[in-house]
Amino acid sequence: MLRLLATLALCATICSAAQTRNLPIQAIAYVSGPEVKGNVTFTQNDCGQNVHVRIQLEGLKEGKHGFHIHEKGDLSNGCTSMGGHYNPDKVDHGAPSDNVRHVGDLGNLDVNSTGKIDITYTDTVITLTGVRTIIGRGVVVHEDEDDLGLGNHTDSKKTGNAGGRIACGVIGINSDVDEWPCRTGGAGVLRNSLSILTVVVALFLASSIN
Ligand SMILES: [Cu+2]
Ligand SMILES: [Zn+2]
Repeated sequence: MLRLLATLALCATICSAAQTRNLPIQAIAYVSGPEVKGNVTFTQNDCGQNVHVRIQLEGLKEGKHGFHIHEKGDLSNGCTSMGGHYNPDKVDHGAPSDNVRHVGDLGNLDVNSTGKIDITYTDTVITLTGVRTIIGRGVVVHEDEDDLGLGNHTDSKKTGNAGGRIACGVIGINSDVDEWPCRTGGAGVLRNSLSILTVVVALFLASSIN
């Protein structure tokens, strides 16, 4: 009897773990403007983990360009209607590495003379899941360099004084999942509760067999 229970419980745990194995959570924004076009893709291997951002753009002028997540995915009036930097904490603008920054502050794209960029980096603040998901919000590329909150301009602590919006796009789901993972809490929480539930059911079944 004990052996049967143990076997069932083990199977249940493995089966449930297999069902909820990690799928990378992905999102994509097709970013375009009069001259700029390309994709920005976001990948998060699990809830609560850092997001890897790949930026593939062409048609940019050489130099640095402010690059942010803006609060809205509204293109009804072009990039203008995407609102300000996504800033749920209502704090000052900063650099990606600063403790105090807008969630949407992703710094600058440093573009060489080819006008093309293809870089991947990791951000520790943005997330694709939970109540602060960036999905549905906007990606904006600016004409000028983001001063990362360190300039003398009055807009420095608000926007980095990065100038006009030369390209933008809406962040959308790019994962082959029927239900978005970990909308609340972490994937670990969901996975653990599923495992426990399955074990309880297996124990119940096993006891009713005898
Ligand atoms: Cu911006
Ligand atoms: Zn900002």
